[in-house]
Amino acid sequence: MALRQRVRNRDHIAITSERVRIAVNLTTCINSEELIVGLATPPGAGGIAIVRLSGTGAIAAAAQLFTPKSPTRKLLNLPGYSVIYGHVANIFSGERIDEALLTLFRAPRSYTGEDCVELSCHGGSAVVQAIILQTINAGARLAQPGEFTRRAFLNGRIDLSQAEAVADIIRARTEEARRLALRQLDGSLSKEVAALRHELIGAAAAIEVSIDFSDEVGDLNYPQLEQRLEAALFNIQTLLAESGRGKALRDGLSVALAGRPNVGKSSLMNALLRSDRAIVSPFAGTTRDRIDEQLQIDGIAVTLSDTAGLRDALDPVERIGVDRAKDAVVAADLALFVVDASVGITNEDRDLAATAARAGGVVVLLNKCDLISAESAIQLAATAADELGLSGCAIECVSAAGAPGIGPIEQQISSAACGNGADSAGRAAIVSNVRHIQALNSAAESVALALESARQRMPGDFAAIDVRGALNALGLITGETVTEDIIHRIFEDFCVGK
Ligand SMILES: Nc1nc2c(ncn2[C@@H]2O[C@H](COP(=O)(O)OP(=O)(O)O)[C@@H](O)[C@H]2O)c(=O)[nH]1
Ligand SMILES: [Mg+2]
Repeated sequence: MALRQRVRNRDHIAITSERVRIAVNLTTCINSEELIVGLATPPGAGGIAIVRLSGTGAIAAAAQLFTPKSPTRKLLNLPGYSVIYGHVANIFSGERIDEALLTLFRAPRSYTGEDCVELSCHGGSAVVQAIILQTINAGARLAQPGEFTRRAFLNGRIDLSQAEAVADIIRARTEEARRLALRQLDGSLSKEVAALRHELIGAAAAIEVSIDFSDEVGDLNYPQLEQRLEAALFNIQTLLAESGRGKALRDGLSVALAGRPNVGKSSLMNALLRSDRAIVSPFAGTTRDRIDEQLQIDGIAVTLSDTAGLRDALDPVERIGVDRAKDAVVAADLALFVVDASVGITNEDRDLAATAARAGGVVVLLNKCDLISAESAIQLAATAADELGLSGCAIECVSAAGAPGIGPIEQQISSAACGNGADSAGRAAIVSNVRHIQALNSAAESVALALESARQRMPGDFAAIDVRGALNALGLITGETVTEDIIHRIFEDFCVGK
């Protein structure tokens, strides 16, 4: 009873009316009406540069520095989405700066939701600087990184996960990563999260009604609550199941070749890159520095590192290389631990496997299988992981020189990115951002606690607290419940002008 009272007094579970936009708090800190200006294209010379103005008075400010070619066209009277040709001039002297195309957007139908003007001019840094200076003379101030997108979020044009997708789409290095970001920008994740929140708000409302109106509606229907919570938990876990691949697609995967000297690490690197990148020689200690190269496997941006053979090197330079190699292996998402199959597993291999075991994941590669019989390879593969103290790790027979080749390595890298092997093809939303993964984990934890309370037939308040915890966690993804410093951190990673 005491708990019930406490919960209800402190903050009545008004979850149904919980969609209080963070914008309300935030607009008090940032004056989003202010006129801002930023270069939307990359700095430096280019065919075209786009200077973007947004905020109250954007069109009037533009009218001060831009003169349409046709004297009959008045900027202030033009409808949204108009594009006009003209020139930009110094607002005091009238001296021409450049010719330009002006695109006009009227609130709320613009990227930011405010009045916006984009000036497409010649892409030279002197031109851009001069135009930006004139916009400042006309009352604008320089935009902070990500401020245009931040305004789009604060004005409710997009939610936080969509704003993050804007940064992802700009940063995408592979076709798959771009596709993933576009889906998020289209709101695929927002929709899944909204559905989850809807489910949980339903559960919270049922609890609340049973507390407030137990006389009219009777006691809490526990089996129904359990069902609701089970469904929510299942849906969160399904989203999480695919997050490993999502994260790999978004952030790429770091893969390091590890093993003692001369087992064929550099040869495998070259084979995977299909180029003679690393020096290969029969002499141990050839590779001394770390070599990083980019490649794509199944749409995943892989950073592959070849390293110095791990051994107790006497040569001081090689020793530095060995230290770097260890760092690379430990930091990698996946270590490819290479063993010379024609030699078998040595004591040195056993010692070094411990370093590989500290990477995010390990695959044991029995290299030079072209030199041994198929039977010996099968025998070696059967015992290698246990012998190396890497029980449970995947083992592949490979060869940099002949059959069976390197196909199995590419498959292993691809499935390492899949995490539990979930297939993403059927689903619209794939979670890829660590921040979202953490929020979903925390939501799952809260729902599991609520479920436990329901199963034990505890008073409704117990489940209600955890359901609210889950709702808060989910709100972090779309931005309903984030704090200002999280928002600040997200947008400071954006480039200026975006
Ligand atoms: N037969 C055969 N020789 C290989 C294979 N991989 C590497 N080698 C040879 O093994 C030696 C050492 O190779 P290297 O790639 O420099 O080994 P690392 O020290 O581990 O980088 C070189 O002479 C390679 O030609 C393989 O799969 N089959
Ligand atoms: Mg080497």
